[in-house]
Formats: sequence, C-alpha cells, structure tokens
Amino acid sequence: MSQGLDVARTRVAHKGSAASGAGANESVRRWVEECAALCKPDTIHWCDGSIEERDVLLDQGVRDGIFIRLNQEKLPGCYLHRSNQNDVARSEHLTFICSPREDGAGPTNNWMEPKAAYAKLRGLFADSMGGRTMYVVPFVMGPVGSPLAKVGVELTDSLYVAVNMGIMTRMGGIAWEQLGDSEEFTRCLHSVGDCNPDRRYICHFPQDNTIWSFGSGYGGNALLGKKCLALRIASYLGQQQGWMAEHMLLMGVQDPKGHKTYVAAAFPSACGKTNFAMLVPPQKYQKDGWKITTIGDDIVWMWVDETGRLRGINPESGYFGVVPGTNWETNPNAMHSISRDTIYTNVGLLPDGDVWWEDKTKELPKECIGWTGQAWHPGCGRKAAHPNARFTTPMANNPVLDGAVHDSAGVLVSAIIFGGRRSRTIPLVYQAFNWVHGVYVGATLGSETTAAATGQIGVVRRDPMAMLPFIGYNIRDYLIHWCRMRKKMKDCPRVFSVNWFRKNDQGQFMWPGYGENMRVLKWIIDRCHGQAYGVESPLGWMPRTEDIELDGLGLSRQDLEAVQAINPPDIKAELMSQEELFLKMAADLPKEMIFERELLVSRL
Ligand code: GTP
Ligand code: SPV
Ligand code: MN
Repeated sequence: MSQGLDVARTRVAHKGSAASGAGANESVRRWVEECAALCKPDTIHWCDGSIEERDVLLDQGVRDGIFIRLNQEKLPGCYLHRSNQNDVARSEHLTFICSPREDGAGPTNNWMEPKAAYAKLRGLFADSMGGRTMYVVPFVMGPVGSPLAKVGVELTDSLYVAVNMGIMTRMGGIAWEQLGDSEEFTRCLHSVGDCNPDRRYICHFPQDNTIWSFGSGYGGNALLGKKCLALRIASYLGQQQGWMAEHMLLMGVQDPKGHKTYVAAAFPSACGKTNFAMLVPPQKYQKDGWKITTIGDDIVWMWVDETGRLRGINPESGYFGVVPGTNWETNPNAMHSISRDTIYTNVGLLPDGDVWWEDKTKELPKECIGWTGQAWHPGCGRKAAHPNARFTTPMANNPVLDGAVHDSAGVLVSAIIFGGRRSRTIPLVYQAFNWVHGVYVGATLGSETTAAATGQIGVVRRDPMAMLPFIGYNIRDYLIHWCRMRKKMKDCPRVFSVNWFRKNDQGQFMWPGYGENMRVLKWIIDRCHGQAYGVESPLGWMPRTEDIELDGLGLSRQDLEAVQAINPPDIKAELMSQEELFLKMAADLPKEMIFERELLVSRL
C-alpha cells in the first residue's frame, strides 16, 4: 500500500531527537510513512515515553476537552475522560480474526478473509486523520529482556489512547532499544474515525503480526497492546511456539514461614481478577503472616522452563480496572493505586473535582455530574458511573506490587484457578483430579455476562478459560495446545475451580468474597504443597467444612455446606448447557474433553 509520504501535510510535531523518533529503525519508519500516507494526519508525534511528554499530552488533552483535570490536592495527577456513549465496552461482534482460511479462526471467532479485511479497512482509514495528530506509540509487552517480551508500535489519532498506552505498557525509547534492527514488531494501526458503531472493526491478522482497529476508543478495542496483541496475537504465537497467553491474574501468596507460592487465575471480564490479585487478607491471616503480592491483574504469558516447570510474566505495566464496586473495604490496594496518576473513564464528577461511582461510599453524594455529562442526583434513575467505568493506573502505584514483576525470568506458577460468575450450581471451590481434568474444567467454564462487553448482561455463556473473546485462532487447536502443554512439564500446576458469586433464594451472595477469599486461597495453597485434606466429589477434590477457617466470618458450617453443595440434577443441567460450546466444535472436540465428560457423567 506504499504510496510515499505526503510530506506537504505531514510535519513532525516537536523538534528534538526523541520527538522525531530517533532510535526507530528503517522498517518502522517505512511502515509509519505508509500509514501516514493512507490516513493523512496533519501532524505526526513520535512518543518518547518521558514524564515531560506525558504532562504535555495531558495539558493538550485538557485544552482539547478530552480530559478534565481532577482536584489535584485530593487526586494528584488524575484526570477524567468521558467517552462517546456508544463506546463504553468491547465490541465482540465487531472483532475479527483475519486468518487466511476460515478454519484458522474457528467456530468461536468472527472471520474475515485478510485481503477483503484490508480492503474494507483501508477504505475507512483513508484520510481518516485529517486535522488530527497521529501518535507513534512504541511499546514493549513484558519485562525488558524476557524471552517472551514483544515490541509493538501503535499508530493512533487518539490522544486518550496514547496517554493510556503510556500507563499500560513500557512505552517509549525502550521499545526502539529492544527492537534494534529487527522487523519483528506488531504493527498496530488505530483510528477512532467518527466513532460510529456501524463503521467499527477490530481486525487481527495473526499471520502478518498486524492489528487494524477502526471506530472505537474503548480500552479493549483501542489499547492495542492489551487484548489484541497480548492475548489474540500472542495466543496465536504461543500455540505455534509452545507457550501460552492467557486472560489471567498472577499473584504471590506468602505464608507465615515466608515461603511464596505463585497462583494464576482465569476469571472472565469483570469477574474479579483485579480484586483477587490485590487481595488484603483478613486481620487474623495478616497477624499469622499471610501476605498477597501482585504480578499482574489481567494477562499472563507462560512457558515451560528448563527444569520442566511453568513460569509466568505479566506483559503489562498498568491496570485497566473496573471502577464500580471498588472501595476502601473491597479493594484498599486499588483505592491507594487510583489516588494518583490515574485516568478515570466514565465515572461521576463531584463539585469539588473529586470523583464518585456506585458503591464507592455507602453515603451517596447530594449531586454530581454523571458519566454522560448530565447532572446526577440520588434517585434520578441513572447511574453516576457507567457499570463498565474504568481506571487506568500504573502498576507501580500498587502498594503490594510483587518484587519480581520486572524479572525477565518470571515466577514459577504452582496453581491455576478457573472461576466465573455463577449465581447457582457451581460450588465455592474444588480441585481438578489432574491436568487434563483441569483443562476440561477450564474448557467448560461458564459465566454470567457483564458490562465489559456490549450485549445482554447476566446470561450464562460458556467462556473457555475466560478466553472466549480472546483466542486468536481455532478453539480446537487451543484446547489441544492446553492438553499438550502437560507433556512439556515435569511437574505441572494444580488446577482449581472457584465461584465467589453463588446466591441464595433471596438473591444474596452466599459468600462474602473479596478479602475473605483468602480462606479459600489458603486451602488451595496447602493443597499445592500436599498439606490439606481433600474429599473426593463428582466434580473433584473438595475441602471438608472444617478445612476452611470460619473464625470471624459470620458464616456457619451449614452456610459453608450450602455454598459448597453439589446438586446432581443441577450438574446434569450444567452438562447440557456445556453442549452449547461442544456442539459448535462438533467433530473438532478434542477426545480428552469427550472422555472427561463421560467420566463426569459416570461419577454423577
Ligand atoms: P476485567 O478487567 O474486565 O478483566 O475484570 P476483572 O476480572 O479484573 O474484574 P474485577 O476484579 O475488576 O471485578 C469486577 C467486579 O466484580 C467489580 O465490581 C468487583 O467489585 C466485583 N467483585 C470482585 N471480586 C468479588 C468477590 O469476591 N465477590 C463479589 N461479590 N464481587 C466481586
Ligand atoms: C476485559 O474486558 O476483560 C478487560 C477490559 O480487561 S478491556 O481491556 O477493555 O478488554
Ligand atoms: Mn480482562
């Protein structure tokens, strides 16, 4: 598509070496020129990732009305952004895997033939940046020097995206250093266009290491290092190269003896990863010496090391977290983190320049400006914050950030937990019998849909490994890849299922969740070290009620039995509901999954 650079309309925004992209190699420059010739921005700004640049961009954003500067005494370095009201969540139905053959995308992805997709999107990108600046955002996913670290370059006409990428990734000159002369970087082209859902496409070209996203400024659609690169493209590369890219948190659990065990957990969008990753143990556990540290809250890349054990890194450097429900009781570490250097998207604005959202405080404010920009007051019938309002905050702000977060060798992963939002049927915790059974537990994961994606909310859908919207290739090959990983490992992580969201007949949560999840986590850790009892159930190993500490919880043994209860008719209905996914895969369903289902049926 090279048409040569339209020099007349394209000038460099800032003089000086960093602003002109010093350090960028020839293949990067050529590609930037090609994209500029297509999109025809007025200006090109090469981001250098400096603090000075961040301040310049934020000031510019305030002048342009993209950001509102919040009360700097209460919230230093914090800004509010209100998105277009049609652009508040991921658009899964507009997300495509453009593999050469349809089979490459499989039955769970939307597919477009690559040539057709490029042609369609080229039409949209053509002249799309007239009157705008194109930001060249170089970034590294993963600790610099890690065997899995990847370089990407995002070209975007959104200042909001450029600033957020500066928080979410290791952004700037460091990426040019990591890239050197190589042509191997993910080419990420993004324009908000006119933000019209009818002209919105998020297209992935795994074979070309390329992502083209048009028509949305929302995180998962627009911060292309995140779901697009670090999950969809990376999962494709991982399948080819023998490693894994997963929608998981990664946390350290330090026991009273000072021994740390790392645990990864896959919960679907808005199902508790950020909260679990930053968990504050109950008082009694803290006194005993238990401590949680965070490696990552959303994405983990894992590989098998030379000793045959699974290791993981967090490719990101910030958190793009759900705001509603976050408060000093549920997640104090997040509250600390978002008290500075944070971009808030779609929350309420208080008269004093502070922010508010549903469940931030028990007492409601008298008034505020809601996320849509309209006046809000209690009982007005609207929410102050959008249910998928988000914060973008650097992980460096996290008071319990794990010391190994920048370690290129990553950390050993001893347990993998799958969990979803299930008001019924699924017990609080059980352990899979072995790895392949664990793969079955992950593959059949179901969860009630949330506001993180557009569409109906609260319906149970199958979300294998919490990756349904993020597997960049055929789910058949994804599940086979999971099974095969076992063969690479000498000692493999133990696999568990949890459900913090079971409800009673009155519709109340049966388990208090948040920090109290430590009680379940302790059993999981002890199981990993062969130090806790497990009772065989049809689903897997389960703790006896006496194996979960109830002191200070306000739940009785009967309450715990109820939240752990397995009701065979309900499980049979659950099996039927798994068919929703398995039928889609039909003849492609790996035989391990068929055998595991048969074993489960016979145990029931
Ligand atoms: P993504 O960023 O979309 O991938 O989501 P996430 O998995 O990181 O979810 P997050 O931790 O942000 O939680 C989403 C919502 O679930 C928030 O409103 C939380 O307050 C709520 N939540 C998290 N953990 C628990 C829990 O243990 N119990 C209950 N009842 N709610 C929880
Ligand atoms: C999710 O939806 O799983 C998120 C938010 O973590 S986004 O990055 O927008 O996908
Ligand atoms: Mn996520």
